[in-house]
Amino acid sequence: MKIRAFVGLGANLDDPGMQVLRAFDELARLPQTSLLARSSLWRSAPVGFADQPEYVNAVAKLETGLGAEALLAGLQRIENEHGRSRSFTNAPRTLDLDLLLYGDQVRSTPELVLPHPRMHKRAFVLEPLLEVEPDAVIPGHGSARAGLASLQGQVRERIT
Ligand code: PH2
Ligand code: MG
Ligand code: MG
Repeated sequence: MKIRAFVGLGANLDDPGMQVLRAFDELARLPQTSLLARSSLWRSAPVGFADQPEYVNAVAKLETGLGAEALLAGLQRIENEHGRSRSFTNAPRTLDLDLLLYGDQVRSTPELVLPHPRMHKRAFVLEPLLEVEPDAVIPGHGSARAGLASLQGQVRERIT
């Protein structure tokens, strides 16, 4: 059975726009997976740890036969291939791939929390998500469109 999944892409080191564009192609090549849509690229101010470069963010809409764990492992492999190092929470990164939604699954294990626990508070996730899924619903938090309306203070700009 194929599941719809949404992946948040983020980068703020080593030509972030190129990192994100390459990652779209790599997501399309994951086994049993098709890339149904890619959002625009968005430039956004860092949220959390502020003293770091601006981010480029985007969202990919996938259809996949992979289970959630296998998909997550694929995302982590792609991050590693982009030279991702893990120094501290919210540190700058060459590529971050976050599994945002996997069908309508809700779960909380040490390896994986679904939906992504901070996505509903982040305009840099919701805005591109709405481009590829205008009626997106975040289980436990309601419509992405309503969520975005409450986040208008977060600075971001479409770049492609
Ligand atoms: N990712 C973070 C922390 N802060 N800020 C922006 N603008 N974009 C991100 O992707 C981002 C962030 C941790 O994953
Ligand atoms: Mg992240
Ligand atoms: Mg991440």
